[in-house]
Amino acid sequence: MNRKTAIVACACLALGTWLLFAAYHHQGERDSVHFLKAYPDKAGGKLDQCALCHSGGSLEKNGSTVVLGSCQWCHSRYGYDRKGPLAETLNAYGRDFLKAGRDGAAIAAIAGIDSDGDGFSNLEEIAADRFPGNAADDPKKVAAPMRVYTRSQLEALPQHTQFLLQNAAKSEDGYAEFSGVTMEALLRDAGILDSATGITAFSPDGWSQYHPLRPHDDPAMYHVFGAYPAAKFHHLAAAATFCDYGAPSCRGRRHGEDIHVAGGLRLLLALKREGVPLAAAVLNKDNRLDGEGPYRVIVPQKVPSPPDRSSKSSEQVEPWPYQARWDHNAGSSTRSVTLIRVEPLPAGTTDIDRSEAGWKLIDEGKIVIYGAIREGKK
Ligand SMILES: [Ca+2]
Ligand SMILES: [Ca+2]
Ligand SMILES: [Ca+2]
Repeated sequence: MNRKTAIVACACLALGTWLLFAAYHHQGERDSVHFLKAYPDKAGGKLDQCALCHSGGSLEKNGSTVVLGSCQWCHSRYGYDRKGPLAETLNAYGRDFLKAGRDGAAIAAIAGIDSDGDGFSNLEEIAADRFPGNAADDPKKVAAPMRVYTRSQLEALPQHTQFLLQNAAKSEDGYAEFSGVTMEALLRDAGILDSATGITAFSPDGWSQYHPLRPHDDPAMYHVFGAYPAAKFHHLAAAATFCDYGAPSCRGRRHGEDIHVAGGLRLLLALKREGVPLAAAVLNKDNRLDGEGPYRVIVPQKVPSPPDRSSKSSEQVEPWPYQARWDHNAGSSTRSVTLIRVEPLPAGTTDIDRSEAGWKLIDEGKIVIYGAIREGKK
């Protein structure tokens, strides 16, 4: 099973044989054919996906809310065993389709009604490529300004390389060298407006992370503009059980010495780790990302520290037992970022369907910058 069939596959209503995907749709999926027969020009477009009939949802996880796209919400609620409450994953259009008989005639029968109650009939919405089951999406809204960057476009921007500690709270720490484009340079290239205040980075598994543009008092807020404090290299032999020193860029460094980074440590959109392109992530059976690429936000520590043991470790001894107050930057380094929303969205614009837009971008090695940027830049 290749990555594309495993990840992009999503479908309406019938979830079929979970582990055997066929091309774009789930194998066994039997509803999209009715929609595409009625609206053949919608094949492969915004509406040709599970979000047409299924909604996303959100879960409380480890004290924070994780927003799931329709694929993951369905996987989460209905499950790989297909025993969960499927009806809970349907949106208003999906429910009407089911009620009307779940066939070709049902598509026609519900064309004239306004399933999501946003004032536009299903037919009007479908014609305008708006979701008929999502009241927040309607034909009157215009898309926010956006720019799509390919890998070669990102590589053509000034490149920045930095060696740093990624200090995790609950997993292994590690030192590594990342290369890419500073987020500041990328946003300026995209035409960021003076009115912008921050960015939200999204990955297609539902993760999102906000970053203010300027330094902020909150220790968990990693800013976009400017450099972070320089750090030292902390290497004790006994720490190798909880900190990965195996990266080639660690060689020749000595404990306690300064880490020199030309241009300073920055909030980076990383393209490479140790000079090698980041591996594109896949969604595993547990609904989690395997991998970190093709692009990852890398945030340096605001307050440099040595690595520390996992908070979950039973061995909290020197060197460096877990320190709750130390800067655990790794968790704020969004893996497989596909969308960057520059806040705030301009008035009258519609947000893009974030949780649905990601996997295709990962396959194509693209990233979208949208929101408070200049219209028509480049
Ligand atoms: Ca509607
Ligand atoms: Ca709508
Ligand atoms: Ca740690």
